[in-house]
Amino acid sequence: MRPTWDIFCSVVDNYGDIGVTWRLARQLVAEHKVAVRLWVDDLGAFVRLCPQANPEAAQQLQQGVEIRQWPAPWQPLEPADVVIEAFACQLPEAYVAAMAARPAKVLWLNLEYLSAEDWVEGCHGLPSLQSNGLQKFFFFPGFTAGSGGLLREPELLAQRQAFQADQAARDAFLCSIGVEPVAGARLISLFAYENKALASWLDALAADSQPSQLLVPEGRILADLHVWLGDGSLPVGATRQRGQLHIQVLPFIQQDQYDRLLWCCDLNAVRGEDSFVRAQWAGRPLLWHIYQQTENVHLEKLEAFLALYKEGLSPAASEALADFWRAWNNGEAMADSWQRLLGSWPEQAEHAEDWCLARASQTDLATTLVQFYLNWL
Ligand code: TRH
Repeated sequence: MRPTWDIFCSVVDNYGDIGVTWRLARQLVAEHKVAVRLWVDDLGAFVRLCPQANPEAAQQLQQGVEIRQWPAPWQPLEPADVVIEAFACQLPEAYVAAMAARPAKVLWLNLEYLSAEDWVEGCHGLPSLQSNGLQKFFFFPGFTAGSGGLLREPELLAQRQAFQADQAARDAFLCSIGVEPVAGARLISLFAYENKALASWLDALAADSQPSQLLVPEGRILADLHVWLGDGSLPVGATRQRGQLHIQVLPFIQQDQYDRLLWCCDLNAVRGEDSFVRAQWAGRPLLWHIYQQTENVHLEKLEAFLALYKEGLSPAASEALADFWRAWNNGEAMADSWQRLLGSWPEQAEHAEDWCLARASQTDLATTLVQFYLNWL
C-alpha cells in the first residue's frame, strides 16, 4: 500500500502558503509515489495557482493530488500515515484526537517557514511532546546541509538550462504571454509587495543608458506603479514607456510558466518564500522583497540570507548587492546601489549561477521529508 500523507494549508494571505504546499504535494505524488490529500481552507487562492480547479468542490483530483476543502466544522476521518501542518497552522482538534487514537502510529510534522538563520540547523527535526502524548517534529527548509533543504524538482535545472540555451523556446514562451522583447533591453520581472523604494529605482531605469523592459505580473506592486506612471489604468497586457524604461503588465500565470518567466529575465524581483526560491533556481541575479514581520524580525532574516549568499562575491559586488536589497526592503533610494550593482554585473550573474548549482547539490525538501519518514518508521 502507498503511504498516505495529509498536508494542511491555511491560507494566511497572498500565495506563499498555498504555493509551497501545492508544489510539495505534486512532487510527493509524482516522484515519491505517495498518496497526498491537500487540505486547503481557501480554494479561491488555490484556483489562482491552478485555474482548472473548481473552487466549490469539497474534493477533487488535480495533477494526482487529492484537493480537499478544509471543512468547518471538521468531519471525522482516518488520519494519514504522515501529517504535515504547513507553517504552524492549527489542525482540527478532532483530527489530532484521531491521530492519537490511530492504531498505526502517525508522523506529525510542522513544516516551518524558510529562513537562513543559524539556529535553523539546530532546531530542524527536533520533536516536541504534545499534551496527548503525540510527538510533533519541527521541519525547517533551508539553504544548508543541516536543514530540510529547498523544494526542487529533479529535472528542474536541466530544463532551465536547456530553455536558457534555446533562444527560439524563450521567444515562443514570451510571445505566448504577450511579451515582445525590446531590442537590446535588459529583461526584469517584478513581483513585490507595496514598496516606497520603487519610484527611485524606476527613475534610475528610465534615465539609464541601456533600455530595460520591466514585466510586472498582476499583484500588489501595481498600485505603486500606477502612482509612478501617473496612470491608474493599467490592465493586463498594457505597455507604457518612460525614457529608457518599457513596462508591461502581465497576467498572473501558472507556476510552471512563472518559472519560465524567471528563466528568461536578467534580473528577477521576487518576494515571500516560493518565488524567492524559484528565482534562485533561475540562476540569475535576484532582488528579494521579504515578507514583513512585526518588530522588523524580517530584516534579521534578510541579513542572514545575505550573509550566506554573499560568500564568494568580491567586497565591492557584495556591498552593492546588500545595499540594493536593503534599500528595497527599507523603502530607501535605489539609484546609487543600482549603479554599483550594474558595475559588478558580470560577477553578479556568474555568482547567481554558482549559488544555484551549490544549492542544487543538496537534497531537496520533498526527498528530505520522505527520508525523515523512512528513518522514523
Ligand atoms: O505571495 P507571497 O507573498 O506569499 C507568502 C505569503 O504572504 C505568506 O503568508 C508569507 O508568510 C510568505 O509569503 C513568506 O510570495 P511567494 O511565497 O513567492 O508565493 C507566490 C506564489 O505565486 C509562488 O508559488 C509563485 C506563484 N506565482 C505564480 O504562480 N504566478 C505568477 O504570475 C506569480 C507572480 C507568482
